[in-house]
Amino acid sequence: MSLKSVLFAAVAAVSFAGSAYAEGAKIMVHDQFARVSAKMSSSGAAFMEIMNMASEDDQLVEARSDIAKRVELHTHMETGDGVMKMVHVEEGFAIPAEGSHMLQRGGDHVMFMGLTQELKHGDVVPVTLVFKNAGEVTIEIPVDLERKPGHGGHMKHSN
Ligand SMILES: [Cu+2]
Repeated sequence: MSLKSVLFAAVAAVSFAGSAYAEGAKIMVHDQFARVSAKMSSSGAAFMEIMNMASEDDQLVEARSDIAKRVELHTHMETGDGVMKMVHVEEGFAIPAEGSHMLQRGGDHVMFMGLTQELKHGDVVPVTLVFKNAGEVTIEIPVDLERKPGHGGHMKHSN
């Protein structure tokens, strides 16, 4: 009886330490913005730099938001004929330990499909990112329809 309560206390102490540790900021998101693919478009995308402060690799496995009927993690892949195509990445994106991962135009991104509201320049939309280790991280993403592709980007434009 007394041994059992000692064991219970030990287990409780360990799990308390675990959850306290999990509450530290392990994920930081930088320079996030969202845009629609075209005027009056029913889909949009969000881009950002995700930094993992933890000493273990993490994985962005899901994104959620009320602004769209479906939110998916997408990337661009080149099909055999040199055409870039968006694909849904089921397993999500790896965020290396003490490293970062860029979601950027022409690459990995959070895709909003079936927008439930118009995304206007200057709006701020809440999006919850779900990480395998760090859990849910809710961020606010400003809508930026004027941003040009970044310097040194790999985007090629036909016009
Ligand atoms: Cu996409």
